[in-house]
Amino acid sequence: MCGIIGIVGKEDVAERLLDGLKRLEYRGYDSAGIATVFDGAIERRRAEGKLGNLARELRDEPLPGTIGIAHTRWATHGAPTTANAHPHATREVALVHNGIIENFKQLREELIARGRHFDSQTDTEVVAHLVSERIEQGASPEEAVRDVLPRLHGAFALAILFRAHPDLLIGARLGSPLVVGYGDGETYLGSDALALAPLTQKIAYLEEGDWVVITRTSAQIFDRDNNPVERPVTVSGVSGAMIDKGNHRHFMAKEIYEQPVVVAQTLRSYLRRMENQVSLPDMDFDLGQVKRVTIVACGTSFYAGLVAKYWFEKFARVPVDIDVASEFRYRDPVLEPGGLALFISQSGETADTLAALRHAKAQSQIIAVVVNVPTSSMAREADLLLPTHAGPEIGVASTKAFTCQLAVLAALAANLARANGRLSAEEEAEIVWHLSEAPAAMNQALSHDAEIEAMAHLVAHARDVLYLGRGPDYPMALEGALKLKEISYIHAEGYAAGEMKHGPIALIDDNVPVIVIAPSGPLFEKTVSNMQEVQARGGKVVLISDAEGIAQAGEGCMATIEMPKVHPLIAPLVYAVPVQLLAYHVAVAKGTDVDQPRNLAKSVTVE
Ligand code: HGA
Repeated sequence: MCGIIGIVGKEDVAERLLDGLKRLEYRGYDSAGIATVFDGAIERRRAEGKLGNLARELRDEPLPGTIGIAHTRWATHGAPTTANAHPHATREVALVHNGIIENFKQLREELIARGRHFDSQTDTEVVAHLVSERIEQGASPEEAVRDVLPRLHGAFALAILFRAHPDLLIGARLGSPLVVGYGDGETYLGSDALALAPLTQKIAYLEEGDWVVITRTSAQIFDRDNNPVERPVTVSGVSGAMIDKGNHRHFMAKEIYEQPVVVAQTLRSYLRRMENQVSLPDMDFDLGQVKRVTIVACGTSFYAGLVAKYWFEKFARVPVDIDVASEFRYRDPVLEPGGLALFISQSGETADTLAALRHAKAQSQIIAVVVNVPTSSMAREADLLLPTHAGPEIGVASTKAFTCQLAVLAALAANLARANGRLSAEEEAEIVWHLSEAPAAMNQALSHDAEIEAMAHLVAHARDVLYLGRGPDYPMALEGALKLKEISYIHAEGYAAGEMKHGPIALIDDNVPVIVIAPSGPLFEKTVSNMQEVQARGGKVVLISDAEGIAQAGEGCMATIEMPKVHPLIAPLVYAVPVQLLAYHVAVAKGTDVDQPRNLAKSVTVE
């Protein structure tokens, strides 16, 4: 959330900053802004709403200057207005910020008492004033930043520009990500390597508490104790080409369609098909000694974790605790030394999950992470990195990252089971075979796209929708409801099918579509009984099942969506597809902004 980019350049920077913001817009689209230094003064252009508004501003009033900073905002403090848009500035400094300054109220009061005037309601503006105050007192930029950083509580990635020093930028990070990019006679700051991809591939990742002074030709990094430090420069490998939608109308559609390929790509690094074995990257602990697994994640990643709980317990017979990261951190969980704590996050930067990871690490847990960005903070802090190979996910509603997470988690479940002596070679071969079948089955699921599109109107008019599932299909019900909420703004809830009669069935009338996720198999009849309880009360059901399930229970349903018959292990990967497509087509039918739904943003780097 919130994207930052800064350039100390040879030529004018505004166009390139805008291009960088385009790559970061998925992180926030409440407002955007750019500041440069030109002719001895700080110049700014800012605009409320999507980036197109800022682009128009810049067309009307171009911004010269060879040094600049830029920001795309997901508001935490203060409404999404132009006045609250970053960069925030005084006469002397301008800065952009990703994170939350938790003690901003106290700092603001202090600054107001000293006669400073505020132009915004943001937490961020206090930092501009604190740095500016020190500069006005005669401090150098380095001294000013060094003095101010310890006063800030909370989380920040900052890029700071100084009116009187048109040759340097200062960056700092604590909690939120920030990278340094090394160019040819230019130096950059960015929230991630993707933002800098067209400018450079040479990237250094700042560590927690680091701050950095960059000029056109140098980057001097200091740690939290202000000691000069070196951070390794890596080649990011992220493509400079603008990520595009291909033939699709939305990134989300493209990403749904990419799933068979990226899941296959992900599985390739976890399956040894010739040997009929699942395999994980090398680790320096014994998986067979793990007595308890604690899974922590947020949102869609949490639902992937919930599916994994079923798998780990069923196959490996290891007890699993699971919690959303924002709860886990603050409930003082009991963590026995030697337990495996597993964190799942697309970006690897999710603030709550990262903080939970650090908490678990401090409690002597072995840290494993499933992330889509192998250079992310979580990846760098893990004992065991289990990457997904989904490629950049731009649609705010997660799709391909989710199914790739499931693929990795299935492989981890099998590894855990083998390490525990719970999986014979034949059973392992069977798992490898079923997982290898998943991409083709997902392709088959995609072939029902047109039918799902044609039935979207059945759901699009609803105010409330319920999703039901049992066993590993229960998290899929939760995920289905979340997808629908996120992009179509229809209120939806996922329930364990058996829970209906304990309350939610009171909601049933003929205006509440009920989506039932029920592959034929051991739990099918139980789920169908719950479905019939709904139908008996006038509920309108959409049944997602295979041909056998639909033949058995499809009669009387408002609609059915037929999936290929698959092994229960891969059902969540396959059934994710219709659930995503349904949400997508409902949102398109309603005319909402599918890729940038209101109030949301990707890569949730604030608490
Ligand atoms: N707190 C700042 C920055 C918000 C942010 O980083 N969001 O992800 C603001 O509200 O402008």
